[in-house]
Amino acid sequence: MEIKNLTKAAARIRQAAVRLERIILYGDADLDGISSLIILGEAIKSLGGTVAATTFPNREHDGYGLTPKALAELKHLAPALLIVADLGIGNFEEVKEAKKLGFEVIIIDHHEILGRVPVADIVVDPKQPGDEYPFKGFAACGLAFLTAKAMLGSKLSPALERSFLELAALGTVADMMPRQQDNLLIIEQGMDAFFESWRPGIRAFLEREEELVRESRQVAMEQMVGLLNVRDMADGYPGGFRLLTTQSMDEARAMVEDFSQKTKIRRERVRQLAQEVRKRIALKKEEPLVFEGDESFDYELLGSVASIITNQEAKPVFLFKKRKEGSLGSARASSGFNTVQAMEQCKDLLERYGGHSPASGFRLKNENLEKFNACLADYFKTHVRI
Ligand SMILES: [Mn+2]
Repeated sequence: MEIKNLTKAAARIRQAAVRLERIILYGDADLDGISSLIILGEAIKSLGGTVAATTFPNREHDGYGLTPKALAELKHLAPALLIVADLGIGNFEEVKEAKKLGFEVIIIDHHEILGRVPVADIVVDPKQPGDEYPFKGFAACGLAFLTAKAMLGSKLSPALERSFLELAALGTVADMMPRQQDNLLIIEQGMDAFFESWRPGIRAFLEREEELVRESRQVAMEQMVGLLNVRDMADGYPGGFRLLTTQSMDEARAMVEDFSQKTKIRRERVRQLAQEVRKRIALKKEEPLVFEGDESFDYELLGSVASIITNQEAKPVFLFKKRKEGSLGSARASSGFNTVQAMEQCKDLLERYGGHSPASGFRLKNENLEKFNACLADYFKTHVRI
């Protein structure tokens, strides 16, 4: 039993690498997407290939997924093999457009299938129809790891495998994927690799947190995940990507220091926004969900705040930033609630939506906010947690 199209994707990427074809990597700017692109990029390089561009969309400015803006910026590189990771499965139009521009598209994603699969050349997503592989809980970087393994075959040295595993573990933990079956192996082996890492970014962190590492490896690793998820785009590269790929120990030490400060500040802002949301919902105890948004809400904090609120309230939580051009939101729910299925019922009110049942995102016109809230309330009144 194998993950549908994984061997096919690996063979095609391998061929492109060996033949020195132009390859573009495009992925989500969170740690799962970052880890996926580093694994794929390093696998391509170790086969002698080159990566023409590694690109991350800026979620707040460009939106989530493969965006028209990104395609406009990348089109001068066509024809090329465009590999998109940790996103893409909901980008029906954009994938069509990419093909028209001359890109061959491979999607490596783990998000829910939204009715159909985009017309990419190869799609790897364990949730797609016809995928018989029993385990569905991979993060995208887990799939990237398996793809890299299949690409390299016997050329995968134990050292390289460990350096992929540490990245796969970080992304899998960051995405809060189930610690079961295949993921358990990735996380356990990846954690061992992590504490032996050669990457200056990881070594700089371990050096700074020596005491914590002695106390609890688990906590240390989770702290690193928080640090690598810092929202800090520079020259189009997220902070986590820069820290995990720097070759300089000095640079790594400076980044660890900088990101630690930024993470601390962010944590405080998350706490404040969570408090604000709690104040707003205090009189709405009867509602089957939390649905709150404002112009003042910082979009970058919404996912973290929604996670906190859903744990406290045991309700699905939808938070959004209201902007002139429409609202942009994040949804989180603890087990038993499926935010993606709920949005599917209300999709006529949405411009875009997607994600997993526990964590997802959406975009809609402001005039539809009230209707969307009512539609979700209807859904969650009948689809309660068992
Ligand atoms: Mn992901």
